Amino acid sequence: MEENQFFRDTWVEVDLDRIQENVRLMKKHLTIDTNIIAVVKANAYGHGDVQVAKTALESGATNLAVAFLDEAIALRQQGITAPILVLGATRPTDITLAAQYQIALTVFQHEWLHEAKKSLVLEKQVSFHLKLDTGMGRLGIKDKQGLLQVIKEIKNDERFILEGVFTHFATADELDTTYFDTQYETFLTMLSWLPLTPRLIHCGNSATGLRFPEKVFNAVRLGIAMYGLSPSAEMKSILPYPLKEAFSLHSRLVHVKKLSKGESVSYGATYTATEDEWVGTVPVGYADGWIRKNQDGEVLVDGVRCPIIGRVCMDQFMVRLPKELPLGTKVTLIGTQKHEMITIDEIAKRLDTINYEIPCTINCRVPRIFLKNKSIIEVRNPVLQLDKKLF
Ligand code: PMH
Repeated sequence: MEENQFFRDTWVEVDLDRIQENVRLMKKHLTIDTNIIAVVKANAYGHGDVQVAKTALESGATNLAVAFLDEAIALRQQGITAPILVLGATRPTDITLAAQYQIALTVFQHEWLHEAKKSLVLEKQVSFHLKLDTGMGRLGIKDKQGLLQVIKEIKNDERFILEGVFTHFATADELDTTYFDTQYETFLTMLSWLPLTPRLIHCGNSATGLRFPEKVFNAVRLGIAMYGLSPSAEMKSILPYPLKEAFSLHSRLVHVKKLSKGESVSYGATYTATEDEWVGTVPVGYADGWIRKNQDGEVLVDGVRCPIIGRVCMDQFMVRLPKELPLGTKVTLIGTQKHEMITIDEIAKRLDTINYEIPCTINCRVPRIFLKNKSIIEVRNPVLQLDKKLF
């Protein structure tokens, strides 16, 4: 591994062994003929798209899914050859590009197909999955007529390969299954309208796979549980196996100083020392996705929880230290130090949001370090062009 691929004292660690373990455990939990589609959209929920994709494929996943065509092409450009499905909407005019890169698209209305047919050059073939809206109200065909129109559009057109059919649940992570059950029944009814059976039929996200492995047909779209996070707070008590959080965020004290009683900290001077105290500056800020609302939180320094004081700035924040600590002392914003752990769920609670949002929000300004067998196997720092010589 090349040294010095980033020069700031802040980084994310992604433990690929944990991702591997999470995929393996899901694979074991599912029935033998159920495929895993690893959901690696949004840079694998902030974890690193290609590294997670490779790990998932090595661990039992057979397919990948992303949100946009750009994300799928990026994976192809990085050497991923496994089947990739774009879950979101793609412009009909980009269908030839999808065909060229062998990327499967989601078809969610027959008008889309009609337009796409006009754009697809003659000799190209494209695979697609038909999206049915059973109650999510986002993308998908809702009625029999629309569904049969799609079938009519692809009939006698060998360029279009119907590889899959799917739906998405709105409440699979809620303990009350009333709405889920209705969606499931609707899916069954809509499947019965199809005059043919595509190779892949899938309805389950992580929550569905974890709770109802017998109900997912022959594939699960595995996202949040692959990253070691519970799909919801209420599901934590019913997880069938322990999930292993793969993402942690670290920095270092770059400045340590003594504040005298009555002196203040950061913009607005909102924090004032009530006695003489030690303060450390940490080079992480809201421009990294460590948003200002974190100002009421804690971080780990030297294995101890320390409060963030004053406002979080664009690139830095300050922390109250129990004592004078050396420059360079590691600060853990998410993750473990000694016997203390700050989980992604803790941050999500602090910020009044869901765990999904936290790693997604820590943006590419923060370099990612990828660990396998406790060793660094790769470093990603999109801020710097690594192919250019620095000195
Ligand atoms: N399938 C689709 C269509 C999705 O949108 C998602 C996640 C998944 C599968 C994976 O779900 P999981 O991470 O719960 O396993 N999509 C989103 C979303 O749009 N907002 O939050 C999660």
